[in-house]
Amino acid sequence: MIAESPIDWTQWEGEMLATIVFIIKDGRILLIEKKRGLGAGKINGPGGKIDAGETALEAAVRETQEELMVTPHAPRKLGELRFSMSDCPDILCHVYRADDFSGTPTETDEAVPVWTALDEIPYHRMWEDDRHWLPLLLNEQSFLGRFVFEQDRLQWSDVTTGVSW
Ligand code: 6U4
Repeated sequence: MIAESPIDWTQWEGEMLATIVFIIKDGRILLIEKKRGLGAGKINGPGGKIDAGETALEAAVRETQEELMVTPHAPRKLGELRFSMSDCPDILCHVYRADDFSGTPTETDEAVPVWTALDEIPYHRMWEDDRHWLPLLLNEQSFLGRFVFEQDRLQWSDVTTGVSW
């Protein structure tokens, strides 16, 4: 990783707006193995693009329903992620945590549900940035993460905590 940011963040704008949701209950976190789209094959939380006319919170709930057939209860925003990527549009991603849900996690065309013990999160199968901020979310801390990727490889990162959203 390089020390100095290769991009000027004051000029950065999210071209694609997205969400990720983590449901954490009874000492486990509900992850997905993503079957298609950006990050196919990787483990992540359910989520995806915010549609026109939709709030980030609405998109977070809808994407979780579409991908896993469950509805997160009272998701709260803990983080924001800003990605500068060499091979796709810049992504602004809102990160939510929920402590309960209704429905049964079910495999869909988009994702396989993966319940995981909190001390067994498979960071080696996730995006490289996740290890920099997911522990904060587990710890109920708010955060802003900024990341520069060159293809799949993380080049630069910065995470600040104690942000109010
Ligand atoms: P739609 O069309 O919205 O159903 P979908 O495949 O759900 O498409 P996608 O792949 O376009 O969504 O959205 C990207 C998803 O990947 C979002 O949930 C954000 C997430 N994502 C992208 N880069 C990430 C990264 N570096 N680290 C991470 N999640 C990332 O943890």
